[in-house]
Amino acid sequence: LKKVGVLISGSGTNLQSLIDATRDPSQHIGAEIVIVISNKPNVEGLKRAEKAGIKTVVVKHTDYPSREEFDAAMTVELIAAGVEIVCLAGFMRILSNTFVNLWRGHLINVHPSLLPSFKGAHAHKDVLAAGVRVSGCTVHFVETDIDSGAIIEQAAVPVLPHDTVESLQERVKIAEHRIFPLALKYLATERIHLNDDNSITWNY
Ligand code: 3YE
Repeated sequence: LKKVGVLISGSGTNLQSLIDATRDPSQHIGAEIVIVISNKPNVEGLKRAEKAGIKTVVVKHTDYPSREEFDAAMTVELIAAGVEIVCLAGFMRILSNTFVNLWRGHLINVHPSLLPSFKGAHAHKDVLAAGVRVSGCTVHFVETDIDSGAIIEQAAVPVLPHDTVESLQERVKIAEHRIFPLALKYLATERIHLNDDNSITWNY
């Protein structure tokens, strides 16, 4: 089993989907979560990890003078835990070039839109403002350029006439909870490989 570290900042619903999937033998994810790191203390996601018996660490970005040093502190924890794959699950920090290059090809994120449309931290609001009738979610490799890495998996979700950010988010999250473990499975079982030119080689 590949050792996975999950970075979070909040409620950890995507973390929960990764915990549940990796512990379900019938899903053959080929990975186990060995550490959960939060940049914020006392968040619900830490409680989910503790409940599952997974090691938790709080690395507060406010305790470090620079983004590089905050990222380095996370890397120390990830390497100490033997991590081979890093999943961003509602982690709300931009990662430094050093961190991204160190973990490149082993670092994935879930974003709540059909990339490359609606990048950024307010995807659902932007989707509703644009009036599009389809949205969704994307699992992608993390590159230095935010929300721009190679796409591993996507799912489409309808936007309904009376949707609010909350109602759309709830519908999209159901899809996130399905495709994030699937993308992790592709990576952990070496069905995908990220090439230097940012393309993905699919082995099957
Ligand atoms: N970093 C790189 N590339 C990526 N982080 C995430 C994806 C991704 C990445 O593809 N290099 C919003 C972050 C957006 C933001 O501006 N955050 C602030 C702090 C805000 C806060 O603490 O609440 C910041 O300075 O980082 C994960 C998703 C990032 C979401």
